[in-house]
Amino acid sequence: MLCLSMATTDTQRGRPMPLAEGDAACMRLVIEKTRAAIETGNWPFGACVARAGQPLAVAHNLVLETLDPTAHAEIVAIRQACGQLGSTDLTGCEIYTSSAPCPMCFSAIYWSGIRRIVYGAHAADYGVLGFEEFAVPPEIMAEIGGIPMEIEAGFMRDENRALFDHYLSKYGKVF
Ligand code: AZG
Ligand code: ZN
Repeated sequence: MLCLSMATTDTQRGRPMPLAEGDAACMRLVIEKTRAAIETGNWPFGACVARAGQPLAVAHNLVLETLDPTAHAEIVAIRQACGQLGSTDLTGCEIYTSSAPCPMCFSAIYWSGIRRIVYGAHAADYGVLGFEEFAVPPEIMAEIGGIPMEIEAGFMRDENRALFDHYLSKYGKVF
């Protein structure tokens, strides 16, 4: 079963819906962390794993810093949250991410037991940076896989998109 709900800021598809203040607070942490990534020359992606609205781990992309192509923000945040809990099971947690998770991250989210994703920018939004994204939308992955994942798409999308403009004005395109 696919549970799909739209964020209030996803004006493209309408259907306004009230979201918990905890969601906005966690996404603000993600945005701050993504700004920190930009300041330190990392790629502009951030993520937060939270439980009942309480953040457990906030991380940014570390691909360049650690020379690890798998070090996407979501993967780094999941690893940190598992370390915090001393468990590989993040059932009951949610993940907030500045951009739509790629297939690698979606799989990691699934295997961690997380069943709620809140994301800001769509994959098409970071095309401006020159990434050739492996852009299968998480909604489609959940549908094809028959995974009961609750997905809030385009949450605070404008604020998240603005981070790409900031990166662009500071460094230019990545590729
Ligand atoms: C990315 N997409 C997301 N969502 N997160 C990252 O860390 C990424 N790195 N490259 N594309
Ligand atoms: Zn990813």
